[in-house]
Amino acid sequence: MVVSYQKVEELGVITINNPPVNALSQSVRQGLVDALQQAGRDDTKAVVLICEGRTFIAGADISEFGKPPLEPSLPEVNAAIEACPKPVIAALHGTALGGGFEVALSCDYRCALASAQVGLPEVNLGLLPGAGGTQRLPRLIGPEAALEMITSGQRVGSAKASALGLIDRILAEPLAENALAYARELVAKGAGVRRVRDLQVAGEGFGEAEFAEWRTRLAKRKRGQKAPQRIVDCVETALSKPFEQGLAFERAQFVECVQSEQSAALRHIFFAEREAARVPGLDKSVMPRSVARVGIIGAGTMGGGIAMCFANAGIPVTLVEQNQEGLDRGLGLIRKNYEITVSKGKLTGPAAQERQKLISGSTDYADVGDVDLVIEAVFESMDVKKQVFAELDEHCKPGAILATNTSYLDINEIAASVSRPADVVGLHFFSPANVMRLLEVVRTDQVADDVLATAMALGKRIGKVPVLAGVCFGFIGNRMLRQYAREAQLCLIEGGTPEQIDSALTGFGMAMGPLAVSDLAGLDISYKARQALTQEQKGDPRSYCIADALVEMGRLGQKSGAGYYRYDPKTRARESDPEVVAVVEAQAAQQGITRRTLSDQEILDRHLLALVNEGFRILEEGVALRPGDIDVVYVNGYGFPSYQGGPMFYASQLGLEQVSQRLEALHQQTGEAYWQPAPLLQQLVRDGQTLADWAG
Ligand code: T1G
Ligand code: NAD
Repeated sequence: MVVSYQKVEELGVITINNPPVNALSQSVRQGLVDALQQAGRDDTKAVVLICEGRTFIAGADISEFGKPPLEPSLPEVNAAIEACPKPVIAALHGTALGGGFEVALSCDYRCALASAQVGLPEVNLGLLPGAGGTQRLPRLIGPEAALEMITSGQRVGSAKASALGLIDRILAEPLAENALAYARELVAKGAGVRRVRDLQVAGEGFGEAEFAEWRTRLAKRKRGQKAPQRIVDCVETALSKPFEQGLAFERAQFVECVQSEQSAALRHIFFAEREAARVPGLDKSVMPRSVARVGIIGAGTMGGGIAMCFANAGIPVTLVEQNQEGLDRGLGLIRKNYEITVSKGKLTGPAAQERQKLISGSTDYADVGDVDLVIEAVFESMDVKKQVFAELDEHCKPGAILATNTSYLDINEIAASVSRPADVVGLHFFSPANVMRLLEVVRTDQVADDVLATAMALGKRIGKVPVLAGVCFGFIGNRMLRQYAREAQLCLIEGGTPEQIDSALTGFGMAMGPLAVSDLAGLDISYKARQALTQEQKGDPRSYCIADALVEMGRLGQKSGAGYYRYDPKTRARESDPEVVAVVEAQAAQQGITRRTLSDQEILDRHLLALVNEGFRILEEGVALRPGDIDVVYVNGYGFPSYQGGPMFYASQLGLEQVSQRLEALHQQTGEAYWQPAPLLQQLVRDGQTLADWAG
């Protein structure tokens, strides 16, 4: 039984037990309605609603969305709570989220453990609270605070929730016992029903102008997303219409959101992120190794950020550099990053101090002799990395995991260079490492199962989204990025401008366009990588001649004040630079190209299809396990808009036949082999299968 009802002296107790997160599936909703009717009929004085397991209701059952809705609906459940002739008290623990918090808001009183959190994160799924959240919350905390909570989707701790008036009593453990005691106290003092719906919204001084300002702010903060704007419409309606009309308006907006492509994409990413954590064939009984202390070699751009990830998770770190100067520079960078985080109010000063205390520096490999995991983040050179791994092989204790943060290099070769290849794994972080959520866990041919299990579990522990990748040049993300970057160069030399190319992609929702990203990362990084390649490996000169020319002019990107754009030395604002157009035209002439007008759609298509086609090749080679893994990589590591679902979801929405035809057209047009639809794509189209069918 997912919902049970029992009488405890003068109280009725409704208990939900629907693991793992007590989601409001149809059976839970029906069980709640039945239990409330039972409580309404018996002689109890009040009703306590509580959940078993690790959390109070964490929301509607997301897996039910996109399917025909089942009765009773959640608004009907909440109406049943409000119709109960006696007070209903919600007892919260864990994360009371979405529909779960809406159920609590429909109750007359709310009590919670100090560790509990509440929130309405529907916006993260392209939805809005569809069971009264946008109508009841403003009645309790006013329009401004309600808009902040619902449009950010952020959770609020019970202390702050209590201060806001969302929680009436903070309780100590054990929850059940103390919640019943609180209910008895309410009965004893004759506390009756107290419905939020009957409250007026305290909206003085919050009118059209304020709502308009919120719409403008969200158009920037949640660029391209529809749900945030609808949330503002709902809260505005809460101030202007009677409760029932507001509820109906909200429901209509909710239904439109559920049926939207944006929500389908965001729900896909929700489940894909959880699926990515599972490694088929890696038995659940394989125990991860314990990781209590970590070493990091190289305190440069990546080493410093990686150190902060572990310190932020409370894990002590030893940072090793080749000399004191490098170490001081690295520790200085970390100190500056924490100062910026504190200045933005995202961390308190004392907390930042505590975390920095967990990071110690050294120039002696012996100081990582007893750590459980070492991550190498030194220069991207096979020779330098092999030297470092030789040092680690000599100094690290047996059983220590030796990881590399290389972006492209062959980790099988690195593993084969030490005496313990089974302990070697790739842990590929993304810059800035203390911010970007993605972690590519690169599986080598010889890695031990418990090393893989440790890496995947550790990724979650430090707040990352771990995705398993096989060894190849650039693993999943960077390998696809090479195709995408190629198209940016070709579109530029064939007739586009940096502004046009970047806005075609940002118009689609990319966080930044490909050329602005190159300026941010530094044109010299890929230039140096290209210098190490043979002419043949470098490929078509049209795909790098402009970049080479800019670097040789000293235009390295933001770091030198100019790249594809010019950057204002004070504000760092990006400006177009006619000098770049001159370079492009000169290179086009040199390559014998007559430049032409490209449409934004052509530019967009070529970039996205380049990603998608390489994605299919990566799947057929087994470098990525699932199409969803590729989507999680691109959404969390490369600024692909989550509300577009990732490159492979985008391809599925477009239809694989359509994708294959567009690729074939480009193949015919250019004669380039890389535009030939990947064999897996051709097979799926031939068999009339979808990616979901293939992924099974
Ligand atoms: N529905 C269905 N399954 C869910 C679920 C949900 N709401 N939440 C979690 N799961 C599954 C998840 O897929 C995973 O399954 C397992 O539970 C553990 O989750 C009308 C419209 C609660 C903070 O957005 O944020 O209510 O992979 O690995 O890290 O207004 O899950 O093991 O098979 O994430 O401890 C609003 C979503 C819904 C909250 C726990 N609610 N969940 O995190 O575990 S919309 C949410 C979370 C709504 C109403 C609207 C987190 C968590 P599996 P996990 P975790
Ligand atoms: P970086 O040049 O900023 O830092 C490298 C650091 O390693 C330097 O501080 C250097 O002094 C130190 N170092 C070099 N040899 C050493 C040795 N033998 N012992 C100890 N320290 C040594 O480089 P980075 O950008 O941080 O890149 C580091 C690694 O991470 C590379 O493999 C790179 O491909 C990879 N990576 C970089 C990014 C990125 O965006 N920069 C992203 C992901 C992965």
